[in-house]
Amino acid sequence: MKRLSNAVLGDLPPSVSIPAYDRASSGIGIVHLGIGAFHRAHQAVYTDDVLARDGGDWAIAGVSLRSKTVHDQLDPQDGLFSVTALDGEGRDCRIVGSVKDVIFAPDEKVRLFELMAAPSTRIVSLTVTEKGYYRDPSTGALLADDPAIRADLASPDDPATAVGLIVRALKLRRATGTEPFTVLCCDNLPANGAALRQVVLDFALLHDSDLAAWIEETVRFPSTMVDRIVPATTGEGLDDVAAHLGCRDEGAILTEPFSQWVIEDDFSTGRPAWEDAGAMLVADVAPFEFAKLRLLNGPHSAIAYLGYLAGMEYVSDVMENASLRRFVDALMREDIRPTVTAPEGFDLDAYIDALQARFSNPSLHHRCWQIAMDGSQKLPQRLLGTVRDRLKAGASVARFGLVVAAWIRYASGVDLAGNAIDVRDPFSERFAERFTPLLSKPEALAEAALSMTGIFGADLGENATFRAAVTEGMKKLFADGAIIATEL
Ligand code: CS2
Repeated sequence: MKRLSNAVLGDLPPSVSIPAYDRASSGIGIVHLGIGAFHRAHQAVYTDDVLARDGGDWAIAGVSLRSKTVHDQLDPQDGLFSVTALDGEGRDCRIVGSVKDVIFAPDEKVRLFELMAAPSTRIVSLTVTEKGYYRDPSTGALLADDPAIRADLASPDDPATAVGLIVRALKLRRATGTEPFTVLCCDNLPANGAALRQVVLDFALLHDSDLAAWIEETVRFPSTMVDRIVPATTGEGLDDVAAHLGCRDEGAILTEPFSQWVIEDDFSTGRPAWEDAGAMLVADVAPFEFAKLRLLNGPHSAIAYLGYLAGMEYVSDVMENASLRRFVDALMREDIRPTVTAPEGFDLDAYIDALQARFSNPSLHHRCWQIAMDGSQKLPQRLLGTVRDRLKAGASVARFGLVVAAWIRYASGVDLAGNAIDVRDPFSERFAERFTPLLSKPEALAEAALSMTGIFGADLGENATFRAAVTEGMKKLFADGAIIATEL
């Protein structure tokens, strides 16, 4: 079977839409760090729509920092890939053309810096996941002692991390009197623009204080709220797409129909008219981001840990179980909703209904294991802020206690049936050391986790009500299993 590329665009079935613009003539204006599935299903699609409507030099150069996989998928395909939205009944498939260049950073540093330093590059955007910022989740400061950051500080002209790359590229622009690009964070962090700005400034200060002052004064870091559920594509998914397209697309994305992008309108050197593609450009992203992180990502992690421990593979399996579904519903409506102030014109009840319908999408095959990754980096902003607010309000934190207990048990690397778990987390070695020896002692296990101030801060681990809730959750989990334990 042929491979997707410019040459086969004319042979695709008529139901598949193809880029409706001249790709060759749109220059690169955006360098995107972290070209994983999420970027391709989200920002690349918005940009593709803008290129079709408005034209302009806003094509994307996608950069991988650690793995060559995406490069090898897209390079032979002229950067083209398909995005298929599935809703349980039908499918909507399009070919996205906005990614014109794919760079594997370790192999092509010189070319990458030429591009990042070029005046034609006006935006550097990022989806490098929470851990890619090397940021202490409880304080927001750069993890200056992390080996990856130490290595970049030792050779700042040859960096490997996103933060190091941005600082180096800004330094090159400053040296040539080129205006800085706008830095656009598209990861699930609260106030993500400010969060990225903080780690970039921390890094720059340790490297060159004049440069740090220049960045502080001139570089914009707008915040964004990004939302689309994009599971990792499986081999089966690739075969399914190939059967539909009549050609192989090794970079195919399968996702849901829903997509939302709220962007703080603060760009120093222009931007694509993303509003023409349905994005919201606003003065303040915070209320949207707050609602999304707390009501989507918080329950998502709860589903992932409880579902995994209940022996379920996909999020939709969890939503089909009456007890777990009831638990998730109560968590969202009774525990989280009271802490969220709706953005203007936003109906929180309808939002919760829509989220539950999205979680239940049977075509998505979104693995609990995928969402369970990197819990140490995710829990603080998804769940622990909500816990603090509920404690302050004197409300029960019992459900949160159970979710946190499920996360601790998951992080211990052994499920409730005694099988090993493939725990992916920057803290996984620490978890194995601290948690695994305590598997028969629910109270001690809870205690060992809660003393990790890098996750729980100095306050939560010491809070008697929260400690009791986690310990209680852990005991229930051990005694009754994940499903019965949710019947609080
Ligand atoms: C998920 C998110 O993997 C995860 O941690 O919670 O990737 C989630 O699917 C997206 O934020 C949805 O917009």
